[in-house]
Amino acid sequence: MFSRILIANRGEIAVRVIRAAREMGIETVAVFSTADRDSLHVRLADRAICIGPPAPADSYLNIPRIISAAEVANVDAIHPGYGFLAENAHFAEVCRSCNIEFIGPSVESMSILGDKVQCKQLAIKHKVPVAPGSKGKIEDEADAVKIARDIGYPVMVKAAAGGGGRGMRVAHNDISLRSGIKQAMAEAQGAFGDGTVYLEKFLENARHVEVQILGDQHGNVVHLFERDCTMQRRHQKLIEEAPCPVLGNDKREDVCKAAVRLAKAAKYFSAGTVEFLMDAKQKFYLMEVNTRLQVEHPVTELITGIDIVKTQIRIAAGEKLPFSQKHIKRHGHAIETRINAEDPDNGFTPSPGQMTEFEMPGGPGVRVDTHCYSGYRVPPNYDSMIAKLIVHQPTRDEAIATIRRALGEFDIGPNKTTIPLHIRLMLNGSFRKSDVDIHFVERLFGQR
Ligand code: MV4
Repeated sequence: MFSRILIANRGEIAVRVIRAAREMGIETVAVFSTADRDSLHVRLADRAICIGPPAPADSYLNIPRIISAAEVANVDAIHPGYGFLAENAHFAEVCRSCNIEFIGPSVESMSILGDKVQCKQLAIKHKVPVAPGSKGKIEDEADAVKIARDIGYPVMVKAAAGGGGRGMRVAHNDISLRSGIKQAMAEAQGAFGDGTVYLEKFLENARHVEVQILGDQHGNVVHLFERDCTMQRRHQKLIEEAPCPVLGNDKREDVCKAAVRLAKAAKYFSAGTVEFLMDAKQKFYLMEVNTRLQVEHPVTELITGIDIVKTQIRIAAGEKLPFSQKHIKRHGHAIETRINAEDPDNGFTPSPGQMTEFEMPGGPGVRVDTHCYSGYRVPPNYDSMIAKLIVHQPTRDEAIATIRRALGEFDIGPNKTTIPLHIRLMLNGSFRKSDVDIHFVERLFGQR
């Protein structure tokens, strides 16, 4: 096992990883930008190294500075958290070439799954359901028009290097398809340095359902069931839950097994997530694979009792998975709400600055993952998530009652937060019935 690891991240996820390592007897090294001097991750780690100014390019995204800190502190491994460098195959390669273990999958898995055209081709080969569309990348506009007429409009143009909704266009006819391809290619070239695009049938009124997987370096892969992340706004998830409230056990088993097949085909190890769209008939279509720990991993930890972060660290150290699929059971229902320092009544404008009040809820069934405390100053430089409230109860109705109660116990100010929005959503009849799709929140806000 590792003696010392560096956490190449900030905020609640850095705190989460430090806590896991500490319980495993592993020393922790935090890195921080000057904007994060007073963050909890800096205080909780055994050692903390300043790696630069607030701009991510000069600190949390700066590979030479992170590697230098790792060399100075003489760590065995780096945990990248989520965001920043977590899905950067080049970073994983640099770590390993410096004899520092990257706590994540292989460079090869990250590269194949990170390219959505290659990922989709691998999926088709292994009978993982995908949306109808182009066989591979689109060669030219004429090629795309032919395919679109064949599968039928509306279609979606997607960037091979994209993800999280960037570089996508919906087209309803030949004309908007031709312009959509030009726009998507230019956007993808600019954002990712790769203008490759592909085409698929646009699926309407879908839900977002994703499967958590864990693989070791000995070829074993298991799933930890699914999460429902349908409650989102502008590609930012607001509420995540497990299990998916509307999914029957047969369909559940199908989609979870499909996710394991894809992971095995990619020789995947570490924690990963296979994301699907699910239509009204509960048919699944692969969207993408996230080769990292996700924000919403706690709901899966609560229903399975498995510590995903500790397991990730053990896997990176070469250990075998300590359980097989038949040992993994799920219990009850878990819900997570992301608490952001944003004003939901004012277009979700960020609300940074010092929190003179920061009181957290507690009691049975409640978990709060946060890097904040009373007096903490929320820096304006990063994403505005300040806490995750996660609850676990025997049934979904009880989980909703608990999270509603816990949301009310929060006392945060003077910053605006998304807590009032979450309280409203917990009382919303459609949410309570889980009669929602991926556009539900935007529709509620009158933005569609
Ligand atoms: C789609 C889709 C409809 N049809 N693909 C958005 C993020 C990226 N991972 C893929 N996304 C979508 N792909 C087809 N064929 C609709 C979306 C989509 C979406 C997906 C999940 C959650 C929220 C979303 C919001 C808008 C569009």
